[in-house]
Amino acid sequence: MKIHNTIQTPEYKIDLSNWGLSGSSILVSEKRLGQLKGIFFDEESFEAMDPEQVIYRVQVIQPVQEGTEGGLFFGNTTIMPGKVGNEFFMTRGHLHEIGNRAEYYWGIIGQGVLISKDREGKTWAEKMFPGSLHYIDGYTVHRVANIGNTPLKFGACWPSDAGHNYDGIYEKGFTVRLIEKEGEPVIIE
Ligand code: S6P
Ligand code: ZN
Repeated sequence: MKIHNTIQTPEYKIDLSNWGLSGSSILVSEKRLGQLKGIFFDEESFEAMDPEQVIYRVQVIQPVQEGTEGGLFFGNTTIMPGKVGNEFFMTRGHLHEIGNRAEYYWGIIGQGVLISKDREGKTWAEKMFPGSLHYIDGYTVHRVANIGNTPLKFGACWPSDAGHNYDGIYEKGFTVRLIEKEGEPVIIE
């Protein structure tokens, strides 16, 4: 609540040791393996794993309603370490519903890779580590994989009207995958 001419305590706080968020309206969600059917290549390994296993958790501050033009959302995602077959645990990945909306990601804890795909179908990847900063342009599919043995946490800030389109990535598929080969993360087509 804003009280005229007073010095107030801010509504939200970040624990700078781990970027955990606290405040009045933090949305928390989690994705379990069973909700990620179809995104990992090795379906046999997928079926053999516990569908209740949590793959990632998300915290989001939404100071304005989703869809509001001009607002900003702020959050973080923690991806557990692990693999389905030889493919690293990762987020579903999405495009923004309003295609031209961009986003920032930054690494907080752990080791990861941000995988991107632009409108022309060009794919590339960037290393994520504590302190890495990533500008994700509009019209770019983005997904993050945890390539380490510990949880990977990254921050995100994006426009409140960006929205999420999860279908787009399935239409033509995310043409690259991040797998472990001889102990190293590699990108394969
Ligand atoms: C939102 C932002 C993140 C992701 C989160 C989960 O624009 O990029 O908060 O929603 O990392 O990923 P996904 O692909 O399942 O939404
Ligand atoms: Zn996004």
